Amino acid sequence: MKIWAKRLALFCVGLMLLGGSSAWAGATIKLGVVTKPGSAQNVCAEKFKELLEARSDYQVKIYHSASLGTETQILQQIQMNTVQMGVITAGPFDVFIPEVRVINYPFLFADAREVDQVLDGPAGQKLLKALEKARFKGLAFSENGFRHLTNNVRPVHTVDDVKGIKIRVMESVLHKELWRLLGANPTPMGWPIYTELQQGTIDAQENPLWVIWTYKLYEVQKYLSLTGHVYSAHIDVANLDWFNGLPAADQELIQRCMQEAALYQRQWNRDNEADFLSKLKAAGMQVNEHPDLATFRARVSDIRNLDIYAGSEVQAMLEAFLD
Ligand code: EAX
Repeated sequence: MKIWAKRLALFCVGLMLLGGSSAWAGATIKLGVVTKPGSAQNVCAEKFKELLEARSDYQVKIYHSASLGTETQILQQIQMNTVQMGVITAGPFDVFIPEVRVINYPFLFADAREVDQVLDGPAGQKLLKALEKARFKGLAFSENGFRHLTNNVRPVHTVDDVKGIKIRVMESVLHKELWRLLGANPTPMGWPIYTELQQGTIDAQENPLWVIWTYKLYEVQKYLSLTGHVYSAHIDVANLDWFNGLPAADQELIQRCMQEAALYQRQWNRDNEADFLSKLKAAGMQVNEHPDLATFRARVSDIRNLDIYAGSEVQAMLEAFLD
């Protein structure tokens, strides 16, 4: 090494030691969400950006509106560290980490209170830890919300009404299996799906009310049934090695900002649900607010015995969540 290069290297090391986190100061964090501004993921991402930028020199650049591809593709980019962070629906995680199928278990949570108790307790922590196997640092849970069924074929009251319906599901092992079990004809696809619904490639989809409103799915879907069949969390993650390479104080700060953002966003989602429902009714959707959920539950009562929940680690996670 030339003498000036050595000096420069020493100088840089000196700077890092002197300045603590100075090597990272002003660093830009790339954060991916699949949805567009105003969406549940974005509310969390934007709050996180606001909090972190106010409390540090980090800059957060949010990539949204599928500019990085599907949620599966964003997860792959986080694994490669070309994107450092993401606010991603739990569904597509379950291809990478089978334990995540547990959080998407049908009819797992009765209401938001139960959700918070479990996710903010030891079971939630255990799940965040399990993400490390796929090199993700699990920071917090924000939410998409309870998922409901829309379709264009007929009003859905009992599980028999979904028989044979061509439904788009997330790129998720659990979701595909769930809709097969319910008797529908599921096709996994990334988000968004408006064109596919419009062109009739698929007849149905399932998502929380904000999605149906924000993405104008009421224009291409006639019937809505409040099935609430799966609670859809977002898992707010970072690339594990990138995160672990940050100074400890920055790790704590990032974690804290994301947790605050997630709690803020969950409340936002819940505060707006009733409003989304009335807007969807006003837009002309035919809504069944009380479908016969017992028939749906009965059809999936054996799901925990299926292969998708096989394996001791997944079973242990299931116990933690079902307790
Ligand atoms: O928020 O792909 C999906 O159905 C997800 O719910 C997506 O994140 C929309």
